[in-house]
Amino acid sequence: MSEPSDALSALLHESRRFSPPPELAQRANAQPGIYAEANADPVAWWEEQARRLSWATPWDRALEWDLPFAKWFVGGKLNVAVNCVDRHVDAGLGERVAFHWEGEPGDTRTITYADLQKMVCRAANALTELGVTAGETVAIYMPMIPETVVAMLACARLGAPHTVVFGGFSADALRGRILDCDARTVITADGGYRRGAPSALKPAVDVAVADCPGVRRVLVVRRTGQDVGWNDARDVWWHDVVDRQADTHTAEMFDSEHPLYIMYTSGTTAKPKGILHTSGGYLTHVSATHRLIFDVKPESDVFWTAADIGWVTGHSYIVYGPLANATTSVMYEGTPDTPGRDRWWQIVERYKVNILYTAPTTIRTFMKWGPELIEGHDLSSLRLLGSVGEPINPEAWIWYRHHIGGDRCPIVDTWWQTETGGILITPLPGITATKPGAAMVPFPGISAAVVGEDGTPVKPGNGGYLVITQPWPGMLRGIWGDPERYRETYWSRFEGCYFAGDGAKLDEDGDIWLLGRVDDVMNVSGHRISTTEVEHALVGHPSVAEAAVVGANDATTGQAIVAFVTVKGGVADDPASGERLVVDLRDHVAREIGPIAKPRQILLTPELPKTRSGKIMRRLLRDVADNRELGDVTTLLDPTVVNAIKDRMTTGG
Ligand code: 6R9
Repeated sequence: MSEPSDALSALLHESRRFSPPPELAQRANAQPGIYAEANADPVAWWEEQARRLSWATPWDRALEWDLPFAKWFVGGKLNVAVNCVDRHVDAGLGERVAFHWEGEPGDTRTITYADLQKMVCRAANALTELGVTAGETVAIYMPMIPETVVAMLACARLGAPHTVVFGGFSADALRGRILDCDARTVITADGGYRRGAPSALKPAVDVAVADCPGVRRVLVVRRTGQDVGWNDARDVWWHDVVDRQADTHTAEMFDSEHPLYIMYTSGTTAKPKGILHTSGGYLTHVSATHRLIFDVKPESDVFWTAADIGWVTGHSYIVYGPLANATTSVMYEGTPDTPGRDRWWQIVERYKVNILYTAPTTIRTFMKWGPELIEGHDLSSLRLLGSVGEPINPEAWIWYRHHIGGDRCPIVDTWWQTETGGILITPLPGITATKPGAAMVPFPGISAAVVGEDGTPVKPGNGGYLVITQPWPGMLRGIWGDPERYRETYWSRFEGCYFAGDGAKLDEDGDIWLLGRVDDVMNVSGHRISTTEVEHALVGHPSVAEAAVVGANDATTGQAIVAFVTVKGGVADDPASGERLVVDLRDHVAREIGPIAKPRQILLTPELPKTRSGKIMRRLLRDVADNRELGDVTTLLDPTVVNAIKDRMTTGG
């Protein structure tokens, strides 16, 4: 990883810079002095952020650091749900809208902070009646409906850690998570709406809990009205048990380090890791990042994280961060193409969304669909755009800025992980002159570095691994039930540092560019080539909508590059034009990066396999490329996609 290759240097010498709009800069929540202030004493700076929350008992020590185990705001007590809801009602903000919710079929609900308080109190009373106590885990397997937020907050209120399992995960995946964290209660719904049809959830729960003897109760929200199987001894309807409860509830205060949630995430092995987050530090981190990075003015802004709550982005930037800041958010149940491909733009227009946060993969989907879908809508309310989930290629960044942001909205490309709890590397919208494709700099109070194999920081202009060198409040507190794996996975590669698993480059100005997971770095004939780099080259070709590149095993070169490509406007039917395009693309990559990066094989395919959080499942594509049995597909959004790709592979694409 010493010398950047040609394409990467092209990326790094990307000369476009976008300065903050002056009016935004002037009024921004984060002003230029913030970095110096935080650098002078990062822990004190975080304490200042923590003081914006409401604590029943103040902390005695801000940080206890027994590497790799951190405790923040030790001795402090608070209740996360009270911080997210009750204190705003107490401050006279009960009438402020917490959520403009929209169901996929077009039904809507407006939920104020006063409404939310009552809903959470009722749910907390109901969970108590069902035997949930502090410290006992609750699994939540729900569609994107307000009850999902209510269930999470009710758990937080009771000190019962939740584990939200994405509603599209299989029964197997759900069972594994319930067993791993020993959940006794499952909260679910009959189903939710996706792509214009009800999609069932309860049957998967039935299958999952059949093998979970610890599960006492299944609480079911009625959303679609589908028929559901019923076990009288175990299942209860939400409307039967929650609706009749008192709408007040006295909240207990918990230690700052009380577990708040466990979120499972896939690592390099087959078994997902239960990432543990706790209360005071996490809430401090997500509320501070939300306020400063998205520049949220809660009295006037409408904020929309267009992600699923079953993903960490939903936890931190739909639920905990925005609510801690008394923000008005949009929450949407369904897919962006239902009933039409302009659904999101209707929503932005209808609720006058000011800040939109989404993933590059979605942006590239919109690119594929074409800007005409956007042009009929008034998006002038937007003033800030965010990106998360994977490196954003400059083309998508520029497209986002131009077609969605009307060339006036700053883009914050935010790097973080399930493990980090909240954003760590990001521009600040009123301060940073951004570069398309770069996540730029550590957030105030965060110490990060790009290091080489030997753990020493690289010089500007070089690549290496991203590490975090000091503890931060939102950091994971461990892997549920496996402290050794925690140490081993994150703290053993570079001494004293958190190893994120991402490759990064430091440019000549000292700004950080994320290059994707290091396990996605290919080694072709001894040359290191980043998958992102080849993808970047492919996506730069006018015909390409999206590209995923994997390193396949190759007897001669170690690894060989295999690219899976979706084409703008779809693949033409006649094989000849497909073949011509493949030749053209290989030459294009060779031209952009060099002959070494020329893919051995390029497959034109209608779709790429993605997780529900929008990440391309390169692991599966590697299996396909290597002609292996497919590994775990439980996290896949649409399992039929891989088989379609496999078929193309064997028939020669
Ligand atoms: C929030 C979230 C974490 C991994 C992370 C990295 C990739 C996320 C990114 C990004 C480049 C960004 N990632 N944001 N890469 N630029 N702005 O996505 O969490 O699902 O745990 O994924 O996603 O590779 O290591 P999670």
